[in-house]
Amino acid sequence: MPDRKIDGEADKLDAIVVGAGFAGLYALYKLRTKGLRAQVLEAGKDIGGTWFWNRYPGARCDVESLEYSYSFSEELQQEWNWPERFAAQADILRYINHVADRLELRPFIRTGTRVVSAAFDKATHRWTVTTANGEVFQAPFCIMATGNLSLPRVPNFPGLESFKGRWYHSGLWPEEGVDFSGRRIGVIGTGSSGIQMIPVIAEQAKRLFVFQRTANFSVPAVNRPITPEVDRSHKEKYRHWRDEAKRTPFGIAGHPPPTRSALEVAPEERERVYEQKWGTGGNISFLYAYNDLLVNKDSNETASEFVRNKIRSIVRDPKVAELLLPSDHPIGTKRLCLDDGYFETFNSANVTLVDVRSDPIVEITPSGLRTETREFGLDDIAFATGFDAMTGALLDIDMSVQGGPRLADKWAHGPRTYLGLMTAGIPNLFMITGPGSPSVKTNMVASIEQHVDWIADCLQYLRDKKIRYIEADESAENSWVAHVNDVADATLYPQANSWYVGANIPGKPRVFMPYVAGLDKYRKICDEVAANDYRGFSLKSR
Ligand code: N01
Repeated sequence: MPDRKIDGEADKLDAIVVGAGFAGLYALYKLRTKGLRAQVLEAGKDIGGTWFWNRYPGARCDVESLEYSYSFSEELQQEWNWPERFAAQADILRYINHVADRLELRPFIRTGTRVVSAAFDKATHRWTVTTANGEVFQAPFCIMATGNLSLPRVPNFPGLESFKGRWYHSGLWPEEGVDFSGRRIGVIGTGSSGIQMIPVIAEQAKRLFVFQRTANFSVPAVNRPITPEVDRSHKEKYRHWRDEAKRTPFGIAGHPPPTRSALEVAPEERERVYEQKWGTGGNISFLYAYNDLLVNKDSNETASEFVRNKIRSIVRDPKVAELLLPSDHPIGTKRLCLDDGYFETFNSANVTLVDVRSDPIVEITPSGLRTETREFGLDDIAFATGFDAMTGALLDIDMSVQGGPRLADKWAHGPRTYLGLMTAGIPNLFMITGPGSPSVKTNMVASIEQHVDWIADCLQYLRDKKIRYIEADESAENSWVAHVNDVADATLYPQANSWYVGANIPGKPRVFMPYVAGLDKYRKICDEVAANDYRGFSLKSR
């Protein structure tokens, strides 16, 4: 039994916030401005969430910096200068630390504190949260700011423990960095993380073997420094851009909605538009070329084939090019990757693409890796094999209600939520960007702000009305889950074996998790629910 002790402040807390990334920090700030006492508990040894852990070479955001940042404070957005169009991990982490200092949040954040369980007592209306160190915190409300891509997954290859070299996961990268000079590296995985790290590692490594199971779509980032002129002109109208972002499905300004189908225009015109988007860079821009790329397979195929032709034209060896052509999913139905010279990397003499779809990895050996037909000598292995997305970090905490359900049991067949904010049967527990909300299909910072604002207003409402208990109704949850599925089924998204449906985790129930109707529409629904005295939630004063 761990040495349990009640923290001195525990009985005074209004809310416990789990996680100190973008979501946890804003939740802390917002609750404090409303006079609510909150304590943040963070597993990492410092703040930053995703941007603390994902330090792999080449890590950067695929949403433009001037958008992927907090909008709630005019001072913050005016005083911070982003060096590049797409910010590197180190710059985002620097920004997050600046925000924490600027808003004086650190005294209320306990780092190095991993939450292992959370239990709700219906008699006292309190959550008891226990950490891996054996500390116990109590509060009437608990807010999970645990992130959507925060539980890294290393595949269960036999022999990993025998490997004599060094190995890393993209989402648990060492703080001090890794020098790959003069070494033989194997990168496993070609999702966003792999596609970002491969060109950078290739520059250092003596040999780089890329183990690809599924070819992926990627478009150029066209990253560049933000000039003082761009910075100034954006900041002059920052409010305007933020307001515009709120009216968009992605929470990102500067992309006028397309009005035409890809099939309405002549092939030459389409080619010209795709070429222009390719040259401009960015995934939103590319997928926003036409209004039906994510709902009409024929339209989508025009964009998919454009990118395949680009790969054919970039990669010199036709056999390697052929292997790199994505064919198992429509473009955009998995996260469309952004790269900086990814396909070009395969023209380098020190880089070898290995198709582990036709020749699967069988085991890790002391000196490298073995597929069904070949053996590879490796000094280092970098796993870019993804995360148990959207539900992983929530289910990693043993959450239960006394005399009620455990979250893990309730979600055994997939997550069920009302608005992605709460789940029926588990009162006073909010999720920031939970499954069933737009979250990963948007600018995460915009979605986080929308959720935190809603939750903070809700807590204020409850306090004003002396209500101690809020819970999602089962019927509201059932309707919401059906709606989330209906919206997804009207798109091409479910056609991909993506982490959006949990396909990357063996045995995980196949459920489409994000809400893809758009953040603008979702915001209206949440506002209406609140305006109607939290329709679909049960509120009780005792
Ligand atoms: O993970 P992924 P990620 N044997 O799940 C392969 C965000 N992100 O970390 O497709 C061999 O996408 C797997 O193959 P397959 C972003 O939202 C954002 O790259 O399952 N291979 C796949 O190629 C992103 O979508 C940014 O066949 C195996 C890869 O590993 C999300 O994080 C940057 C395997 C996993 O790809 C996750 O991206 C980075 C096995 N047993 C991440 N198991 C930006 O903002 C898995 N794979 C730019």
